[in-house]
Amino acid sequence: MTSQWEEFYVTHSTPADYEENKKKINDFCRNVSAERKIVLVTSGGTAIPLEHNTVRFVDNFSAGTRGSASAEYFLEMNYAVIFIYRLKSLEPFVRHFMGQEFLDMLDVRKEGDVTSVVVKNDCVSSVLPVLTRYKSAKEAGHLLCISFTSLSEYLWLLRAACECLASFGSRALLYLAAAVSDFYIPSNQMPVHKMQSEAGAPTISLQLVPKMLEPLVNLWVPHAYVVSFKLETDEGLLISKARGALAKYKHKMVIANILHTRKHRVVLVMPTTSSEIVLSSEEMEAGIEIESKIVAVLVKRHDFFRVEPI
Ligand code: 9Z3
Repeated sequence: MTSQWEEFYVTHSTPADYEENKKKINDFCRNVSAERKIVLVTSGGTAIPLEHNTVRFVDNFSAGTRGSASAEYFLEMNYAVIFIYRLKSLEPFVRHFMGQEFLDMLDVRKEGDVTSVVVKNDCVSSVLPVLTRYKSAKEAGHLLCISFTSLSEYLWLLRAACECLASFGSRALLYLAAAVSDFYIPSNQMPVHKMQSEAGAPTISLQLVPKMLEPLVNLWVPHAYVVSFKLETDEGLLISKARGALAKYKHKMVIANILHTRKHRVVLVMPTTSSEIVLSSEEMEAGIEIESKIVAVLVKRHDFFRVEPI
């Protein structure tokens, strides 16, 4: 009998840019040296289209801060990073220079016939370190960024990345911070065209998304260190839901967070223990990001796991 997750891949065709993205992931992985660890960071929300020619969709909340910041800290810890992110959510390095503020950092300079664009003198100290880190990660082939929009695009990319990561065994860490929808409309139940208001208010019936953590942990990357995230709004459910996920999927850690406190508090839930990371208001004012602390703990645990697989 085909399982629900297999059924999903059978009934949802590969995205248009799938082969191209798969090749990028393969090429990237092939160039990662034998001693380097590798992490897959997923980030941002997954959109659930309501029509094949999508005008409307249901979305999951995520700005992409967790994933994009964590990707930078993993690079700092010498990991190769595959960053799979929701298009238009935050990206590593780019996140430091957003919108109009970025344009305000630039000046137009004219010298004779030559016109150039330069970073204003008083902005060099903020642009240079980030640009240097970005360029060194890209030039060394340590960072690959690939975007998705819909849930189906995300799930196809996730599986493609796992297929490559399998060969890294315990050198691979999966950091699944993307906010993955629990509900969707299966492809064969979605209207082709934009829903029309003349037809009256639509009744939208969502179905449960198959839990991909199950094949991911057991079949796709059985030797990797897999970390998932649990997002709740009710504190009373948080830890029991995280423990439930660990018991069900048997991966290494669930990082539990509450929507409104996620930037300064997370709980790392492991099979037999749990520990909290809390940023003090002084740390927050000093610009310390909770992701730097999460990544520091994970790198240690991943190293320990590689020596003594649990
Ligand atoms: C998270 O819990 C992330 O920490 C946040 C980060 C989305 C809250 P931001 O991007 O927020 O910094 O604004 N991700 C949720 C992961 C998720 O959806 N997990 C699913 C689940 O809990 C499936 S593994 O069931």
